[in-house]
Amino acid sequence: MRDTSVSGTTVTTGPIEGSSKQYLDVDGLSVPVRRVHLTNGEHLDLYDTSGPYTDAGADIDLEAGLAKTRDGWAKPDPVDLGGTSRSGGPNLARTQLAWARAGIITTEMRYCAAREGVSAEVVREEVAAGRAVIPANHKHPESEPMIIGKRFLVKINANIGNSAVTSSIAEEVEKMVWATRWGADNIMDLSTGKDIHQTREWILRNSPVPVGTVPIYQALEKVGGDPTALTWEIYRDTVIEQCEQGVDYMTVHAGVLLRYVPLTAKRVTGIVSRGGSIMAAWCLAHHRESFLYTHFEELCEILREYDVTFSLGDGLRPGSIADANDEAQFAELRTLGELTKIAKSHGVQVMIEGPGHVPMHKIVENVRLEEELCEEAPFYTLGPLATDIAPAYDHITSAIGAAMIAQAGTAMLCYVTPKEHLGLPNRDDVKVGVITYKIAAHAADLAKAHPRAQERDDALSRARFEFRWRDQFALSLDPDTAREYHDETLPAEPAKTAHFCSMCGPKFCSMRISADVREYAEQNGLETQEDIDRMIADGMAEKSVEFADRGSQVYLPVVPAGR
Ligand code: IRN
Ligand code: FE2
Repeated sequence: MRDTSVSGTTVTTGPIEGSSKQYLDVDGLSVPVRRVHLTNGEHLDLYDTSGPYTDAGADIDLEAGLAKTRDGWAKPDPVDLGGTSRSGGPNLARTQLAWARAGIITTEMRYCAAREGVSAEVVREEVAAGRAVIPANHKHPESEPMIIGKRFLVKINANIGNSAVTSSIAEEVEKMVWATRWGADNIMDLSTGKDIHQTREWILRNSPVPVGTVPIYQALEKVGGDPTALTWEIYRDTVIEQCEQGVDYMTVHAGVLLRYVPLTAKRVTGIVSRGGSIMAAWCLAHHRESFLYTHFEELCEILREYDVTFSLGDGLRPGSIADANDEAQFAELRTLGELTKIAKSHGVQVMIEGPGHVPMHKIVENVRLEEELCEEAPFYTLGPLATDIAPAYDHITSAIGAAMIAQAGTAMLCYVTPKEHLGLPNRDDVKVGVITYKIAAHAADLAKAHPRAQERDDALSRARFEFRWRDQFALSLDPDTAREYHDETLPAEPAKTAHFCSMCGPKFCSMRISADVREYAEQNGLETQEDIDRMIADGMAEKSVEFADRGSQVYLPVVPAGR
C-alpha cells in the first residue's frame, strides 16, 4: 500500500495484501479481478471494484482522470419507443433498458455478465424485465459497468461527500478510492457544503464505479438553503448539470406527496430523509403537489438522454423502530410503484429505495410489498437498522437488517457507518462501513446460493484448517486488520505457519487436534467406515482380553495406598 499524491490530493494505491490486480480477457473484454495468491500455489480470482488504484504498475494521474474506456465501446442505435417526445420529436431511447427490450446485448451487458460469471443473455433478460439495472451514464466513460438485481451478487453503496461543517475535495476523492478499494460497488456523493460541483467533478473523473447523487441537495444550495424557494426550473437545471457531468444514478424523492405529509405527524421520528423533508416543506409551504411528481415525465426524458438510472427515494422511510411499516411509508411505496411504470415506459432504468429502521420481524414484508408494487425493480435499502439502541454501533445494528433484507431479495445495500446519527464519517469509518456491508452482502449471496459465493469461504476455511495463516489473511475482506490482530500476540514469522494461535494455545487448538485425528486415521489406514468399525472391533477385543486377564471382575479391589 502506498500513497499517490497530486496537487494536494493523496489517494491510496497499490495491491491489497496477498493479492495482485489482473485483467482477464473474457470474450474480448478486459475484466478486472483481484487475484489472491495462496502459499500452496493455488490462486482465487475475486470480483474487483477498485479500478486501477490497486494495480501495482498503475500510473495514477488525478488531474487527468481515469481512462475513458467506455467511449471506445460501440453504442447501438437508439430505439424508437413510438409516439412523440415533449419536444415533438420521436421518442428515442439510448438506454440499457430500451436496448435489452429490443433484444440487443450491449458491451456493458457482456461486461457485467463476465464479472458475475453468468451468460450475457441472463443479464439482458433481467434488464429487459426491469428486475436489474446497469447504471452507466454515457458521460461517465471511466466507470466499469456493474449490474444491480436480485439474480446477481448483492451490491453495496458507500455514501461520501462533504457537509457545510467539514471535509474537503481531497478528502472526498480519497474516500472514494478508499471505499472502492475495500469493495464498494457504487458510491454516492452527498456533498452539501461548498464546491459541490467541483467535488463531484473530481470524484467522477477518477471513479471506477458508478456514482450516484441526490440533486435536490445541490438545488437547495442554489436557493440559499430555503426549501420553499425551490422551483422545478432550478431543480431541472441542476439535474441536467449533473447528468452532463456523468452522474450514473439519482435519488429522486418523487413519492413524497402533499397528502402523505400529515401521515407522518404522529410518528416518533417524523420525516428523517433529508430529501423527503425538503420536499415535504415545499409541498406544505405552497400547498401544492410536489414538482418532482408533477414534472416526472419531463424528468424521465432528461434522464433517458444520458441513461441515468432513477433511484426513487424513500422520503418517508421510518426513522425509528416504532415507525416501521406504517401507513406513510407504504403509501409512498405505492406511489413509487406507479412512477416505476412511467419511468419504464420512457425507457428509463429504475431502482427503489427502502428503509431505514425496521425490526427483524417486519423486514421481509418490505421486500414482498416492493416486489409486488414496483414490478420487482431492484430494491436498494439503507440497512435497515434492526434496533435503535446502539449509536456508535449502527453499522452492526443495520448490518443485521441488511443481511436479512438482502437474503429476502434486496439487490443493493446502502452502507451505514459507526458515525451514523452522530457525525460525518471519516476515512476509517468508511472502511468499517464497507467491510461490514460486504459481510452482510456476502452472507446473503451464500444464503441465495450464488454459484460463486462459497468458493471464497471454502478457500478460506481450508487455509484456516491447514494453518496457512497468510492465506487466511489474504482471502479475508480485510487482510490488513486480520494480520495486525495475529501480529499482536504472535508477530514472528514462524507463527505464520504454526499449528495454533494465541486464542487457545498449542494444546487446546481444535483445528490441530482435528488434524492429529486425521493423521492418526491415515497412519492406521482408516479411510472408510468399515476401517473404523474394524478399529473399534479390534479395540474391543483387546479390552476384553485384558478384562479376562484381570479376573473378569467388574469392580477391581482398591489397593490401599502405602501398603
Ligand atoms: C438508500 C435507501 N434509502 C435511502 N438511501 C440513501 O440515503 C440514498 O441512496 C441516499 O444515499 C441517501 C438519501 O438520503 P435522504 O435524502 O433520503 O435522507
Ligand atoms: Fe436513522
